[in-house]
Amino acid sequence: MRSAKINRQTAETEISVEVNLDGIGQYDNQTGVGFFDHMLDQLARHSLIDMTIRAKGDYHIDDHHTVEDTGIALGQALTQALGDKKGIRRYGECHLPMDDAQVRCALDLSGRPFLIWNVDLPTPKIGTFDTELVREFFQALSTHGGITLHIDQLHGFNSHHIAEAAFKAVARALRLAVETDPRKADAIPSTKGAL
Ligand SMILES: [Mn+2]
Repeated sequence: MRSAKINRQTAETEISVEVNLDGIGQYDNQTGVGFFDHMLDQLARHSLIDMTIRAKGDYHIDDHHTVEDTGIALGQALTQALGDKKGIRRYGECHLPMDDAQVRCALDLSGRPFLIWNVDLPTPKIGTFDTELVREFFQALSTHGGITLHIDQLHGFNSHHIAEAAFKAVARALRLAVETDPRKADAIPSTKGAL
């Protein structure tokens, strides 16, 4: 079973993340940031990665550290669960429409972090949530998950829809990338022999 558990504690946040890459998309995510929980639930549901996340942060400042550090811990959990990446498809992509919004994700579990973020969230807030934190989350996930992560918005004017489409697009792409390729299940998908 490809799974991992990460506990990460700093002066700013306390995070625990459990993932099972071979799951069914079960989730139980409680970060104290309502909209962010809604997005993490989408990430689990549509990647079919089982995900249990608990976070406590310095909310009296804002939600920044909590969201960013959850991205770090989730990235670390994915890295650990993927191990030597033997047999995975490695690449994934998705065009995800949601009402007015359409977001494309193309990703490579390359071990080489790189984020392309071509997304314009037109309002500074979604409810009480700072929209700029969506990018912060994906930056942390890319860096600590070793993911070449390209996210491009093709359409959209509603911030909630655009953000949700981004999370779902990444989820769907991640599902493809972490799944085992039955034609090459015993090999690391790189001509270098390592990822
Ligand atoms: Mn929603």
